[in-house]
Amino acid sequence: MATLQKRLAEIIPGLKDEIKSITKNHGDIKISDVNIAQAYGGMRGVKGMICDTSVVNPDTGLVIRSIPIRDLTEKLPEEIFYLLLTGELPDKAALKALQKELIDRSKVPTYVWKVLEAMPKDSHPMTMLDTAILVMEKESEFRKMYDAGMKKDDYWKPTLEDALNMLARIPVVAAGIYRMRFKKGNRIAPKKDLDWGANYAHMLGIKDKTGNWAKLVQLYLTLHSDHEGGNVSAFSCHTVGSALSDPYYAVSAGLNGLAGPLHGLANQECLGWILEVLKKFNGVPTDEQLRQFAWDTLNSGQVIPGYGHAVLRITDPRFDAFLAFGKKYIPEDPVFQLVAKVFDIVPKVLAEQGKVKDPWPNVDAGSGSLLYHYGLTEFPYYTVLFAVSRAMGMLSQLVINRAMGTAITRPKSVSTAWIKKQIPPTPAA
Ligand code: CMX
Repeated sequence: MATLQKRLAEIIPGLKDEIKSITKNHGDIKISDVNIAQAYGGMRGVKGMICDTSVVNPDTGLVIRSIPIRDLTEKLPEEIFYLLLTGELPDKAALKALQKELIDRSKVPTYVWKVLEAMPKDSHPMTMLDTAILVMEKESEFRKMYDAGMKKDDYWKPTLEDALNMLARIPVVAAGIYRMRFKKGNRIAPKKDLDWGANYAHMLGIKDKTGNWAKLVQLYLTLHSDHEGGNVSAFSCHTVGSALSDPYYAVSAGLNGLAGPLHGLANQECLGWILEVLKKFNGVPTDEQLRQFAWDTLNSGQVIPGYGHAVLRITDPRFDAFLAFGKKYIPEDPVFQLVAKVFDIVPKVLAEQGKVKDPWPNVDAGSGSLLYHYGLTEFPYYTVLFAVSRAMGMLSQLVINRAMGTAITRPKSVSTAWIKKQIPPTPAA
C-alpha cells in the first residue's frame, strides 16, 4: 500500500467528481425537515452538513468509515488517523511510513515553550494547549501557499502538511504542558522507536512497569479520535475552516469548544463527581446512598457528568471499551469500582426523573478513573488528552473538506418575531 500522501492523491480527484455529479444530478432531493423546536434546540437532528470520516448512529454509536469503534479498540491511534482520511486501514509499510513522518516532524519550535512559560501559572491546561496551537499558526503551509497563489484543487495538499505537522507536535506540546503546569520536572523528549500514543505516554513521565499505562493512552487516543461532524468541536473547526482559515485557526476554534463542560470538559467533571462521592461516604457507597446522591445532584439543578448524549440512545461503545479495560487490568481499584456501580444506578435515576433522552453513559463517564489509577491525578488535564486525540478527527475532516471543496458555512438564521408569524392563530373559542 502507498504512503498516506500517495493514497490520498489517488483517492481525492475521484471524490470531487463524485460530489459534483451528486449535487448536479440529485441536488434537489430533500434530506431533512426542520421544526421550531429544532431551531431553538441546537439544531438537534437537522441533517445539514457532510462528514465522511465517521458516523454516529443513535443505536450503534461511533462508526469510523463503516467500521464500528468496538472493532477498532486494538488498533493504534495513527492507524485510525489513516483510516479516517482514506477509508482504509494502513498495511505495515504505510503505518511505518506514517509513524516515521510523525517522529520526523515532532520538533516543537522554541518560541512555543517561551509563550507557555510566560502564561499565568494557574492557566487551565486547555488554554495552554490552545495558545500553543494558535501561536504555531505562523508555521502554516496552507497560509503560505494560499498567499503565494494556489489552485483550489491543491488546497488539500498543504492542509495535509499542516495536519501532519500539528499531529506530530501536539503530544509533545501536551506532555510539556502537563510537566510544566503540574511541576513534574523537565520535559521528556520523544523516542524514535515508540509509536505516537506510546510516545505521548512516555513523555507524560508516568512510571508504570506493566506497560498498561501506554496501552491505556493508546486506547484513549483511539476512542476519542472522531465523532462525526456536528458535535461542538468538529462543527466549530469545520465552520472556521470553511472560511479557508488555516488548520491552526480551525483546530484552535474546535479546542475552545471542546473545553466546555457539556462537551470535552465533562471528563474532568466526571472524576470530580466520583471523588466527591468517595469522600462523602468515605469509600464506595451503598446502592441507596448512591441513588440519593444522584438525586441530590439533579435536585440542585446540576447535570450528572458523563451521562446523556445529544445523539446516542445506548451505552456509548467507547464507555464499554473503557469498562472492559478496567475490568481486565484494575478490577480492584475503588475509583473504578465506583464508576462501575454508578453505571448500575445512575441510568435508573435519570430514567426515573424522565427528562433526559439518553440516560446511558457517554465516553467521559469512565476514562478518568483509569487515568487516575495510573497516577494521572490532575483532572483539569483530562480534556487535553481528549484534545490530542480529537485533533485527528478535526484534521482529517479539514483535509477531506479542502479536497471536496466544501462551501463556506452559512446557514440561515431567523428571528423570534419571524417564528411567531409562522404559528397559526388560535381559533376563537
Ligand atoms: N444529568 C442531568 N440532566 C441531564 C443530563 C444529565 N447527565 N443530560 C441531559 N440532562 C437534561 C438536560 O439538561 C435537559 O434539561 P432541560 O430540559 O432542563 O434543559 C434535558 O435533560 C434534556 O436533554 P437531552 O435532550 O437529553 O440532552 P441534550 O442533547 O440537550 O444534551 C448533553 C446532551 C451531553 C449536553 C447532556 O446529556 C449533558 O449535559 N450531559 C452531562 C455532560 C456530559 O457528560 N457531556 C459530555 C458529552 C460527551 C461529549 O461531547 O464529550
